[in-house]
Amino acid sequence: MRYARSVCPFDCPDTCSLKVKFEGDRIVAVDGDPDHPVTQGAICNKVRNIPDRVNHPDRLMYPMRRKGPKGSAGTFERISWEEAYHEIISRMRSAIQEFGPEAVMPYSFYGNMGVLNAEGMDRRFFHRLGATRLDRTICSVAGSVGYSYTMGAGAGIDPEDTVHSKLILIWGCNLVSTNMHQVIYATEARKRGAKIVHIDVHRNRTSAWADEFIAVRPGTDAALALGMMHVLIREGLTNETYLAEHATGYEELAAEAALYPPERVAEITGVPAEDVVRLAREYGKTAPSFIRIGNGLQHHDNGGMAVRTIACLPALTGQWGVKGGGAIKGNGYYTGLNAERVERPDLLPDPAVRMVNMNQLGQALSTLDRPVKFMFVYNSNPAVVAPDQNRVRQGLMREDLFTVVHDLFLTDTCRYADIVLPATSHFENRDIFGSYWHLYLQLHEPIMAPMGECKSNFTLFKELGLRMGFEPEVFDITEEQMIREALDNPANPYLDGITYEGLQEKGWMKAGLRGGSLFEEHIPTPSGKIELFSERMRVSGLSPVPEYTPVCDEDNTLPFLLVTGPNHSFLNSTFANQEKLKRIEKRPTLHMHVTDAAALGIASGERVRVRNGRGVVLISVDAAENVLPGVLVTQGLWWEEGNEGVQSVNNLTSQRLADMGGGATFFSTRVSVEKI
Ligand SMILES: Nc1nc2c(c(=O)[nH]1)N[C@H]1C(S)=C(S)[C@@H](COP(=O)(O)OP(=O)(O)OC[C@H]3O[C@@H](n4cnc5c(=O)[nH]c(N)nc54)[C@H](O)[C@@H]3O)O[C@H]1N2
Ligand SMILES: Nc1nc2c(c(=O)[nH]1)N[C@H]1C(S)=C(S)[C@@H](COP(=O)(O)OP(=O)(O)OC[C@H]3O[C@@H](n4cnc5c(=O)[nH]c(N)nc54)[C@H](O)[C@@H]3O)O[C@H]1N2
Ligand code: SF4
Ligand SMILES: [Mo]
Repeated sequence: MRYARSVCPFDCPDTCSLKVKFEGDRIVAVDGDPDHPVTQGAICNKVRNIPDRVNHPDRLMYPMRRKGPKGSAGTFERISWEEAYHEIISRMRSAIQEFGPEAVMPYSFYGNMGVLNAEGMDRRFFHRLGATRLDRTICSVAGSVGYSYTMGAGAGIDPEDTVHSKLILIWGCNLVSTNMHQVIYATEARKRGAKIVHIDVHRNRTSAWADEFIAVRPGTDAALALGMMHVLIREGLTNETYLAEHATGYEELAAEAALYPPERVAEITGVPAEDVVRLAREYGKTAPSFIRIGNGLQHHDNGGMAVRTIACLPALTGQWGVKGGGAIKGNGYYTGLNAERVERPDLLPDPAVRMVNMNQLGQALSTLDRPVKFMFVYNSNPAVVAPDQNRVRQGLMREDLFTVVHDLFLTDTCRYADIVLPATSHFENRDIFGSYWHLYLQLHEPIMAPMGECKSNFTLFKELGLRMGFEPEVFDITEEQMIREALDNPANPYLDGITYEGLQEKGWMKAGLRGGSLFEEHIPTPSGKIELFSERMRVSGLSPVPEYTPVCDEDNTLPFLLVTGPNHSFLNSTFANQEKLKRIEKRPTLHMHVTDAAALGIASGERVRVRNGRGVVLISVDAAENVLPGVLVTQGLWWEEGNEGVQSVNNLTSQRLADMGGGATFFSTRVSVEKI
């Protein structure tokens, strides 16, 4: 028996430090590292079950070639890596010869958050090739762009300071499922007298833990925030000194907020006027107050503006600079590595190479004048997670499209692959991990040998590059060399003093933030102030002051707004092939208000047909008062493979883009519901 240190590689803000127990060569248990200042020995149940993932009997162990029709299960034959490389390179070369390098497209996201394996050697390879670039917009870009319009950067306060907060607003964030260490800090704050308010469209695990739940209609958060501002201004609860010194555009904002009296806000949001007033008063009178801005509220048509608007609140009451006051939308800024040196965009033969928005994969595979002929999928499962699934799967079915998928498992996407390649788990790799919430960088040394014939993304793209005859000085490097290049980032002063050796010795090192946030030193907007009025937004054709606009699905006549969020036991579609975790989640469920269910004659447990112009999903109803009337919620990105009768909820979601950054609009989905 032995223990080794590791890092959780999943797309989760907590980026936990792990303590891994081995018996012989086999991982038998995983726990949180008690020494890590944020992890504090605690991890989620998903990752506690990670031994079942690493040792899963279904893990891909060697490359395979399709021998049956696309989309069918179990029709692959084993081939060697040499054969796989040979076929990939000859197919890639012939696509490039005939149609140019843009006929090749990567499709990836953050199935593994390690910098080298998520955005390292792969980026070099596709840049050098001149392949179509992928705009990686599926997660949080709309909100990030919106937040940056107000604050200038993707940074907030150090979450370790939130134990000092006295009022905590959890806004569009399912904290108990998706950011458990913020729960630990907020619970400590509560012991010291803080109140926790959850603002969401769904009364879920987080609402049960919070002190108060405020139910809003989907996509109406900007109106709620403007209503709070209306009350703060009307009742003199703003911090005029702070605003005069650190913000710009207060008068313009106040003029807009004047249009949002609580009664109007109640009509838009579904939050009673007296609750809007009470929430605003609490926010105006409590310091330090902290807002955790989640991803949920920005997966909407108006998601960028919603986050931009909420991000104005801490300035109004002067919370930045009060220890434990302010907000966190994301904190990736503090541990930002040298992306230019790692990804080498300078290798692009033509900087004007086209870019495809990953939210529009369905369109990209079917309507481009110069079609994609070769798609390389890794770190992602687009046949489940991408919107407008029927279009995506139609595209993947194209006989003239050659698809390679690199993964640990035969996912739904692999069913459409021509070649499937086996990926190592992160336990088998050397890599470096930042976090988009806490402030620690962590080095990861391999703690076991690669299983079977698995290769890491780093090794795969390195070997492909070398076989393509690309420059050895760019491709023939070690993981350690790339980590050193990543750490060498003069543009990020918070990395001062963080070295490879230091990370090796300690495992983790904290970004050198003095004070509670970046904004105490410097506000990186064009004006150097928090921009309540944004000239940049005006120039981009957006309203320069916060405003509320309704969400707008193609078919606004359909009666329900459907929110299709992630669930507690899976991580996006990862873990959705583990029996124990599936048993906990039971089956996909549609949460519906009792009055809606009664009007349609539907009882809890009955199956319904949810439908719109894009697709149909059959699902069981849970009728209760967990959502407002007119709102539906499902949780979990289930695989269709291995789950008889389950259809991907993304059959219903749209490729329509959000107001900012080309973000996804997963949660602005209009549908009708029929009893079966
Ligand atoms: N257990 C678990 N953890 C995860 C993940 C997972 O799949 N499972 N996924 C990871 C990833 S990639 C991400 S991006 C994060 C996401 O984690 P979060 O930031 O928590 O985002 P979501 O869970 O998508 O949505 C958060 C909440 O927003 C609510 N919501 C939806 N629309 C609105 C709205 O218009 N207004 C308001 N106020 N609320 C709304 C949803 O009901 C949900 O409870 O979690 C990460 N962690
Ligand atoms: N309806 C709806 N759709 C959504 C969302 C939603 O809330 N609702 N959430 C959206 C969000 S926020 C996100 S971030 C996306 C996430 O979408 P994805 O990034 O596709 O996330 P996963 O479903 O976790 O799939 C990651 C895949 O990468 C594989 N993988 C893990 N490690 C490695 C590795 O080292 N190498 C390789 N090659 N593969 C690896 C895993 O086995 C898994 O199959 O989904 C989006 N889709
Ligand atoms: S998924 Fe999140 S909470 Fe769970 S172990 Fe990983 S980083 Fe920690
Ligand atoms: Mo995400």
